[in-house]
Amino acid sequence: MTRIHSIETIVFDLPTIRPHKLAMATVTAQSLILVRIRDENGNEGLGEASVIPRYGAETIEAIQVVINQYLAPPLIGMDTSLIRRVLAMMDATVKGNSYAKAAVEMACVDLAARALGVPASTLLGGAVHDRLPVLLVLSAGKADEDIALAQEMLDKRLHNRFLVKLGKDDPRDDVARAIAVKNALGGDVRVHADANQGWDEASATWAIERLQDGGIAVVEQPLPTAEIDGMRRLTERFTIPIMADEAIDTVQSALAFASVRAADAFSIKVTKHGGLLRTRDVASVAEAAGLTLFGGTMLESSVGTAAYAQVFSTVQSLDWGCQLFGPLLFADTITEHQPVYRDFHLEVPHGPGFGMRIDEDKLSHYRRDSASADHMTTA
Ligand code: MUC
Ligand code: MG
Repeated sequence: MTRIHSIETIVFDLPTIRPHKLAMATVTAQSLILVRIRDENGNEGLGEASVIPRYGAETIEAIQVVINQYLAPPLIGMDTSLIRRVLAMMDATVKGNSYAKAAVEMACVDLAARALGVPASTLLGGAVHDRLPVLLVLSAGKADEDIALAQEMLDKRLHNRFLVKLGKDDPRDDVARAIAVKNALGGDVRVHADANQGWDEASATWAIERLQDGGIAVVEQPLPTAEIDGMRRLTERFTIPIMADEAIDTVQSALAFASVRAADAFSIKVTKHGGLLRTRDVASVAEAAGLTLFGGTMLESSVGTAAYAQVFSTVQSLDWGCQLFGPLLFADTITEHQPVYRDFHLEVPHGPGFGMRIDEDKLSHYRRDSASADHMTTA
């Protein structure tokens, strides 16, 4: 039994090696929060939440307040291995706040798995994958830059599948860019498109028809989150798979989408679903309904990436691979060891727990309250 003795939260900002342009924000430094849970012997479990501005409902500062003021006090003394009990306590304490709860649950799972000397996946039923195909999100917003980066990644054998971000510009420009990327990379290279809710149903119908003809593999979240009927109509109309991302967060929303087949596939993410166990629950809903799965990201550092990889490794139907490229986008790291990317795959860390340890010098450099906080901007 491992009882919680202390909980520490640290906000930090990691600079990126290039601007990452999304419909809702351009990220040049990503805001993250690290949760460090310790037992009375000083053993530590790590959790993390990463926040893209205006992507979800939470902010990094609010997550810290929720954990420090509301979740931490009742957590003291709890047994980290009773993870469902920890989740129930957090749900009884605050509604929603899935990112905050996910970061806390991650740290509990890491600590409990470390105490047993096993990878975190063991507590989730065990890994079925040792490595995960990993795609890169191309987000320069310009076809020639996206193509050049994709070619570089193919040459380095880091990524052989890519995702273009759409939904910000005129749908005609979006479609032309996606198809230019697909044509330049050729038939063997899988290209996803993610509109991040940027279209109405008429624009989506127009665009998806052309993306389908142009050989794009899958279209993610074409419509705003609430439009379950529209998503169902698009799913029924097209043979190209339609993936739900922002629209499915709780297990209940996943069930609502699966039961009327308002998507062919789900993008799953640990912070969106409120923890590793709930990510498994959402995956089970998809599997039961015959949907395929994609392991998503919120731009985690090596800590969150290792945690996400542990749960994704337990998902049999991860047909679309994962997009855990966060550590490759950042100019630096806060851990001693780094996730290994090789031959177009992310290797699932062997643990114990998530297999990550904090590099204290790096963390003190990037933490927000450090003296040298000159890297704290996210556009
Ligand atoms: C998504 O799939 O909408 C986070 C990073 C990124 O490139 O996209 C988002 C997630
Ligand atoms: Mg998405």
